[in-house]
Amino acid sequence: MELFNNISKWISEKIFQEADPNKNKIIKKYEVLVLGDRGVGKTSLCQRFTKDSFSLEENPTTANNLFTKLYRIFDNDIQLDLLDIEEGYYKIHCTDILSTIDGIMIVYDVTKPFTFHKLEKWNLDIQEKSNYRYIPQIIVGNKTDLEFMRNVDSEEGEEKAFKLDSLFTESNCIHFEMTEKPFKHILSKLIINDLNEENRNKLRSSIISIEEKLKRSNKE
Ligand SMILES: Nc1nc2c(ncn2[C@@H]2O[C@H](COP(=O)(O)OP(=O)(O)OP(=O)(O)O)[C@@H](O)[C@H]2O)c(=O)[nH]1
Ligand SMILES: [Mg+2]
Repeated sequence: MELFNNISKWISEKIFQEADPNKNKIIKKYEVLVLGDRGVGKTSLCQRFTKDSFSLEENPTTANNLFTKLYRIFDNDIQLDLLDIEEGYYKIHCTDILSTIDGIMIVYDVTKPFTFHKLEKWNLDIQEKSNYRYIPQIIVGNKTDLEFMRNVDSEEGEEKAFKLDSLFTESNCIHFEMTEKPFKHILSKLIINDLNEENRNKLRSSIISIEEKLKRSNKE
C-alpha cells in the first residue's frame, strides 16, 4: 500500500502533462462520477479544473454535466471524463451509472460537518447500488480556502477515508494546484490499477532511477 501511495503521489506530482486534443489519439478513457451533498462544490471543482473558471455565485446543478480533461502520461494520451449529475436523475439511474464508471469522487465541505457526516451514507449507498463491485474512490474535503470557518480537521477526513477504503485529499477552487489534486490522485490510482505486475515493476524501477537522477543533479 505504501509503495502504491508513493507511486501514485509521484505520478500525480511529476508525470502529468496536458495533452493537445488535436494532435494524438486517445488510448484510454476513464470515467469518474462526482458525488456529495448539495453545495459542497462538485460543479465548481470540475469547472475550475477543466475550464479554469470559478464563480462564488450559487448555481445548483439542474442538468447533467460532463467535463473532460486530456493528459499526456508516459507518451500516452488519456482522457478523464467527469460526470457531475443532477441529484434527481442520479437517484433514478444510479444502478446503471454505477455499473459503468471507473472511479468515484465523494466531496464534502470542510466548513459544514453535516456534509462530512453523510460520507458513510454515500459510501453505503454506492456499495448497495453497485452490487458491491469494487470501484476506486477518493474522498475530498473542499473549500479549504475558508480556513477560518473550518469545522472538519484534515485528520478526521483522513481517518474516515481510511475506514471507507478511499483515497483522501483536501481541495479548494481558489488555488489551482489544490483544485487539481483530487483529480490527479484518482486518475493515478486508475492508471496504476490497470497495469499488470510486470509493468508495475517497470514503472517502479523507472521512478527510482529518475528520482536518483534528480537527486544527483540537485547535488551538482
Ligand atoms: N470559498 C469557496 N467557495 C466554493 C468553493 N467551491 C465551491 N464554492 C462555492 O460553493 C457554492 C456551491 O458550489 P457548487 O459547485 O454549485 O456546488 P455543488 O456541489 O455542485 O452543488 P449542487 O449542484 O447544488 O449539488 C457556490 O457558491 C460556489 O461558488 C471553494 O473551494 N471555496
Ligand atoms: Mg452542482
